[in-house]
Amino acid sequence: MIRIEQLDGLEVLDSRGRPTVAATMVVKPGVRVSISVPSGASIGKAEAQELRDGGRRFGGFGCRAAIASILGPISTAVARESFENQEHLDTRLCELDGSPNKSHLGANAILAVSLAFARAAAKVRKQELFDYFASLLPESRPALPQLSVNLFSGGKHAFGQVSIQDLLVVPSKCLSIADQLAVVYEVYQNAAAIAAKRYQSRALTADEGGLAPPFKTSAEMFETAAEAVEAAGYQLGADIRLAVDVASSHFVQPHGSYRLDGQTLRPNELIDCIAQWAETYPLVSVEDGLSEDDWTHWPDLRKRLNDGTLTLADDLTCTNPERIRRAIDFAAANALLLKVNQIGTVSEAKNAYLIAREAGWKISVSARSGETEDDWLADLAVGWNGDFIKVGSITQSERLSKYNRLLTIEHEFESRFSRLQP
Ligand code: 2PG
Ligand code: MG
Repeated sequence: MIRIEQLDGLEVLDSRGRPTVAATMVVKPGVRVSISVPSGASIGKAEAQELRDGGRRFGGFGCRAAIASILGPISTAVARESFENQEHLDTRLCELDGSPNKSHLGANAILAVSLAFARAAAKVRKQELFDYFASLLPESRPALPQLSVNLFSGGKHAFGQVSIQDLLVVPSKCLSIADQLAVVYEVYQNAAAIAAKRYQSRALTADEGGLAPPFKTSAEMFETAAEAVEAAGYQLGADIRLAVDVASSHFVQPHGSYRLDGQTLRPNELIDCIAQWAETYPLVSVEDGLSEDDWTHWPDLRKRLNDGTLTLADDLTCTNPERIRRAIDFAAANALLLKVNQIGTVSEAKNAYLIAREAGWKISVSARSGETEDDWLADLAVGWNGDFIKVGSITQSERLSKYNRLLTIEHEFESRFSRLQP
């Protein structure tokens, strides 16, 4: 049993300068913890709803209403109450909200309280946060994830200079986290140098810290990434693979075709285009290759990519157990992008995770484009044995706090997480 003594909420700023929610929880015996929650830009329609104030203040993005949820109804319901476990608290929070998408109290308010409880419970039990997250699963097998690191950004994260949102590099999983980061650094530096020479573009960064030179097409983005890998002295395929977040929900047209880099493509033509990327480059995963409503064509894409390249669902599934079940039934994907704030509580995210795992899916634990310096995501990825973690690039402290936490876990728990060298 954990008794929540006090709960407080505070509006803080995320990496885009927008407000987000932080919560502080005091639990018996005098343990005090704080946590903050992230927020997306390329938001799926089925995501749990954040509560935003609207109006002029912060362009409508203010979170005072969400803070009022924490200080008002949530505190009234949970402060000076005892909870058996995470599930007990999260169920109480969902009941209290009562809406299907947390629009009443706000998913941002609810998640902050759910996560604060997780951090407090770990502290009470004198556990590392990753061990606490692991203990929520029926089988606990914490492990360090493989990094998938943003190199180039487009779409909603970079003023749409090309349609696709994210091109990522994925170093070999045989390497330690420290060595994976060193490899990524070299590729990043070479990519920045190529961008400077070819596009006279300074290494200005997009929302997730990635580079965003003025590529004319997505194909050019792929070619330049491959060139940067080679210029860094690595072999594409053997040493480093690529991954892409097409984020196509953001360039689908009302009639179901796609507007990619100025061209209109029917779904089958977009699948052809993606399949060609996967034939040309060693692609670990294609995320949101089709839009969140295009249930008809997702199975075609999955078939076309085969098992060599994962069909990774983000906006399609929104970490939502029902949508994940549907995607499993449709054979629409074989990997889940897990974002806790898409569903709104730790326990519901755990259910989403378990359903996907049961179907044999791979899991990529993901940050959002609007992040804070909080590092709980690294613990979640380790605790839940994520196959991948997606945090953004290797610049900007809200990204680095997660990488640095992974480095710390690797260092402090070396004997538990040692990796076989190639
Ligand atoms: C995504 C995420 C993270 P956002 O689409 O996968 O890259 O973006 O947080 O803006 O939804
Ligand atoms: Mg995505």
